[in-house]
Amino acid sequence: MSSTASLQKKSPAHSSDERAAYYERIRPLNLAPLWESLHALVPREPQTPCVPALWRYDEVVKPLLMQSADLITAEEAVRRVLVLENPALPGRASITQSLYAGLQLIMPGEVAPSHRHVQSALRFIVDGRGAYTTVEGERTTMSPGDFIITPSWAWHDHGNEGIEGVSEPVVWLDGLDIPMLRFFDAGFAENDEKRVQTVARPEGNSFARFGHNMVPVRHDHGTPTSPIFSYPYARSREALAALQRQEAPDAWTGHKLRYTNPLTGGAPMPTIATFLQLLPKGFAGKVHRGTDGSVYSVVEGRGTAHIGGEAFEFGPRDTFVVPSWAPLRLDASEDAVLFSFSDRPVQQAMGVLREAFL
Ligand code: 1HN
Repeated sequence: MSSTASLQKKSPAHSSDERAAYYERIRPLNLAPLWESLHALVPREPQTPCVPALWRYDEVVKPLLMQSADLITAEEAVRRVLVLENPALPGRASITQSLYAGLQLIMPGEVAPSHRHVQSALRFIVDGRGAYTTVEGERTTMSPGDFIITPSWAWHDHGNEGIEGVSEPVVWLDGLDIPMLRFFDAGFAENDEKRVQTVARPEGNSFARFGHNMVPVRHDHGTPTSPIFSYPYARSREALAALQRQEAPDAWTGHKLRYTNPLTGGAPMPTIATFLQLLPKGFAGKVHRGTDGSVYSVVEGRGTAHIGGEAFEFGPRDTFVVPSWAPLRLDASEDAVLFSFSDRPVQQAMGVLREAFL
């Protein structure tokens, strides 16, 4: 008999019944066998539970949002929002494992009261004019396509007083790092004593100070979040239009720019990166993927997002989600402009962001 065989003979008995009985004995002691879960814990490549999905605005979400306005006021709701839940993560207020997204409605005359929280928020204006948000005493009028931030722990309230004779419902996409903060158990929040903040600075003040490739001297910002509260669509769109005239689109992403914190060159918020891209009519992009799952909001135009094996036709105001590491290919049948956001700055800080351009 070989020495190997004799060693095997001496090895412990290991019928699956015996293993199962052993697991039963250790479970009440809060112990678990790593060898049963090792491969799932450290997958060869990302194994997200998230699935791709698209929410149609004009036909589906808008009518439902309008119905919600008959059920509850913005004031009673605090924030009247339909949460965009990843179909594979029901009940978790998550569009990806790390990010929250929702569509918020504010009717003419309504107020969403002032509060603050550790969670960082972005607003991307989808539909309607005449609403404002006030962030730390600076009021900003919201127009479709504007990208607005609410930094961590900044007071914020919203209202809809109308503008230039326009009085209409206003809807925006909220993106927050809620699941991330829940993961860290690091969330705090408080309500303001005032329903609506006192306006302390003129509109456009932060943009005048930081929005023109210049920043005030003797400014000590002291937070990792951008000092610009609003990145107006008109300016970002103008940049994309110039690029479209001047150069060929990138084969994977078209003309794609990222929004920056002018003080650091990094993302506007420490947890969320944001982008705006133009896909020229007829664009047929190459396949790419990244470990940062992304949420897209369509501003203009039509096309198709091929995500994994599925095709999602998109049009203005639709929202779709691309899970981590899912192959993505974008086609445009008209000039299309897409806003998007992801948890990229967190993955970059951890040194784990991975991308592939195929
Ligand atoms: C929040 O404060 C807003 O201020 C929107 O508009 C969505 C979702 C969860 C928690 C706080 C807002 C939110 C939120």
